[in-house]
Order: sequence, then C-alpha cells, then structure tokens
Amino acid sequence: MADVQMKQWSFKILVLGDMAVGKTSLINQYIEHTFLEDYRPTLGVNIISKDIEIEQIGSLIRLIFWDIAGQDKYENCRQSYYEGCTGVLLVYDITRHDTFINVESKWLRDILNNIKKKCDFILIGNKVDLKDNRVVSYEEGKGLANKINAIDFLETSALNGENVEKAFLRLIHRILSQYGEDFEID
Ligand code: G3D
Ligand code: MG
Repeated sequence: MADVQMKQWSFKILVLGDMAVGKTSLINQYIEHTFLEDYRPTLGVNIISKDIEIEQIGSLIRLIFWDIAGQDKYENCRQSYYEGCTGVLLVYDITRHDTFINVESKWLRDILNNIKKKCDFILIGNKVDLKDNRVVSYEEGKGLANKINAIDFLETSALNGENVEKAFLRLIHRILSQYGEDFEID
C-alpha cells in the first residue's frame, strides 16, 4: 500500500572515461557488489538499470546506466547517447596520467558539445587500491574537480568497493536536489 504514495523517478546516468579506467567495474560493484575478474572491453554501449528506494523522501528511483565504450572508434555514434542524460560519472584511473588529462581535454569537451541542458557530473579517480602505482595525487584530482565545476570528487576502488556507493549516491542526491527533493547522506 505504501508504494501507492511513492514518487517515481527515472534518471539516465552516463559513465564516461578512457578505456579500462574501470567504468564497467564501478557499475558492477554498485549494482551487484561484485568485481568481475574476467575483463571484456565494452562494445558500443551497455544499458543496465537499478531501482533504488529513498525512504526519507518517499521515492522510488530507476537508475539507467549507459556504460559507453572508451574506444575512439565509437566516437561518432556517441552523440545520441547523451540525449536525455541526467548525470555523468567522469572516471579516470589514478595509475595512468593520460586518463586524467583526457577527462578535461576529451570527455568534458564531449559532454559540453553534446549535452544541451544542464547536466551534473561527478569526478571519480578510480583504482585507489593500487597505492604503489599511483601517479595522480588526491590534490590534483580535487583541483581538477574544482576547475571543471564537478559537483564532487571522490577516489574509489571498484575492486574493494571503497567509496563506490557514496559516489553514485552523491550524484543522485544532487540530481534530486534540483527537483526540490532533499535527503541526508554522509
Ligand atoms: P572500462 O569499463 O572503463 O573499460 P573495466 O574498465 O571496468 O573493464 O576495467 C578495466 C581493468 O581495470 C580490468 O582489469 C579491471 O579488473 C580493472 N579495474 C577496474 N577497476 C579497478 C579498481 O578499482 N582496482 C583495480 N585494482 N583494478 C580495477 P583487467 O586486468 O581485467 O584488464
Ligand atoms: Mg567497460
């Protein structure tokens, strides 16, 4: 019966970043709490959905993730993927500097070129479990997030789950706040 009064939302979330930064792994970790060792590069796009309930605001939210391939050969057909987008996770790999550079020079540019209305994005530095291989510092990540007006910056590990749920939740929180819905997160 309680469901009758629930507000229903549907958000299209894009996960963008260079090949092998961990986009698919982050989505898997968030959706299934699993980390798949078997690595297959995403071809084109995978669309995966997850329903979540936020009791504080009596809302049911359908999250529809568009997991876009990082390979350049898909560059031309990417535009249509941006249509109707509500939020973006912009991901780089803290162990590969080129993936960090490409956040601004490639992915942010792609967003700005293709998304007409306002769309929030959160910056994610992934693979934080690989401490010994780090080449991009936390401060550099934070600095870039400020520079490009990301709503937030978090370092995550799709391997052990660190900050993964928090990253997705913060993006959802921000999107909902624009619709006048507010709830508490840590
Ligand atoms: P993509 O979807 O952005 O292309 P994937 O990236 O999710 O397919 O991940 C690419 C590789 O990075 C995979 O390794 C995957 O297991 C690994 N990976 C993803 N996230 C993390 C993380 O947080 N920590 C660590 N240590 N590895 C991660 P392989 O070896 O299969 O290429
Ligand atoms: Mg992938």
